[in-house]
Amino acid sequence: MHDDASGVVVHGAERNVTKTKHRATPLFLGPKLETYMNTKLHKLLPISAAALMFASMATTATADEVVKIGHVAPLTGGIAHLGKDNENGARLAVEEINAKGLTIGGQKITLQLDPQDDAADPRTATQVAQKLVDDKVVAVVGHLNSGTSIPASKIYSDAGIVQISPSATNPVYTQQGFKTTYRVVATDAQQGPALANYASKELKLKSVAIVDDSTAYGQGLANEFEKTAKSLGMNVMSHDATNDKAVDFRAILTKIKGENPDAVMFGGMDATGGPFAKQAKQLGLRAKVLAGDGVCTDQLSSLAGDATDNIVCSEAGMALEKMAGGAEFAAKFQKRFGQPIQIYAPFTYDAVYIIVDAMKRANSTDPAKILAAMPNTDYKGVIGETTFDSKGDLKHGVISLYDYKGGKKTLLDVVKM
Ligand code: ABU
Repeated sequence: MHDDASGVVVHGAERNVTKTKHRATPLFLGPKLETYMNTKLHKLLPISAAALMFASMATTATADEVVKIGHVAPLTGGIAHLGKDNENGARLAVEEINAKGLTIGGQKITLQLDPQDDAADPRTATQVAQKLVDDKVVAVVGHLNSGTSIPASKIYSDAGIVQISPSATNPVYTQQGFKTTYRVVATDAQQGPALANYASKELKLKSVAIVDDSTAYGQGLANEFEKTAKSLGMNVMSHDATNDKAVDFRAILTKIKGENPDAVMFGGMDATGGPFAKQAKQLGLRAKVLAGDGVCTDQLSSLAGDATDNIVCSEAGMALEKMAGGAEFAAKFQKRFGQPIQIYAPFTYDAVYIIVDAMKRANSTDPAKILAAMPNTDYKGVIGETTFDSKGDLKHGVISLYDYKGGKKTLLDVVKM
């Protein structure tokens, strides 16, 4: 139990219950004031005491239970803008739910976001996951990356805490046999083939060189793309590896220029994908640049410059333009945070609502009961209808394909899986 200077008591054993406690501070009034109090105010005291007692009872009766929901994403490093985008989506949901008022099992609830930074680093991810368990969060939205979501998932599983990743697309995440792992995006086993199909069948590209950033996400997506590209008869001329901190791709790109492919597929995030595409253009490569959701962001145009318009990329979910409440959500997000959505903010927003929906159906904020309610999720939110299969993946994944026109992300196609 932690009792801080403000008089707020957090009862660990009662799980995140925060109540106001009145301190019995002795009053030293001085002899004159004591006399005045005794002679002039004594008639008022019974009324004052009753009022105080009533106020105290009212405080106890209406004290909200504070329920923490964890959120984890990189808030530092090259993709901090994407981490903040995810966090802001979750924050918007928490603020809205608190403003509307939430009562579970007859108890008024105040949700509190517990935001953590994993810096997109697998080791840090396990440390912050343990911190969230120690903080007694009832569920977690995160992490952003596959390479962090996967190692963290064991910690949440051991603690029996639901984890919903809004953006991790590596299939392994939900293939580990944990009952606690969920995601609200499609997987790279769907995204890789959808991108390869579009490249081959719609763009009529015949040859491709592949580069990945050696992360669970970038490498996994590139491998899925490669399998399908080969099966469609595309000539996969090479597959090279870089890393997610790289800034200079000219050596790999110069080699690829010699191969003269129709396309270069990049498996990685926008922080590297943007400079990769920019340097490809500077070196005079004619190839189209293909990429997945890590690259398909609002920030890409400032990272890739005028090379942005040479990029075709995919998202592992419904396009914002096609979401029933997409425009309204985008306006709300812009108004609240003063910046546009990068990519997955609507998904973290819905993930918070999905957790609250599970609480409502369980009529409890107990993590074990939230977990038990998750398989029966059927939630209609901004991103569409969310239902899960037995592994915690979406029953109906969707891949959206985009290019950029004048630096503006423009929808090409939506593929239902
Ligand atoms: N899916 C895009 C970025 C997140 C990840 O899977 O690593």
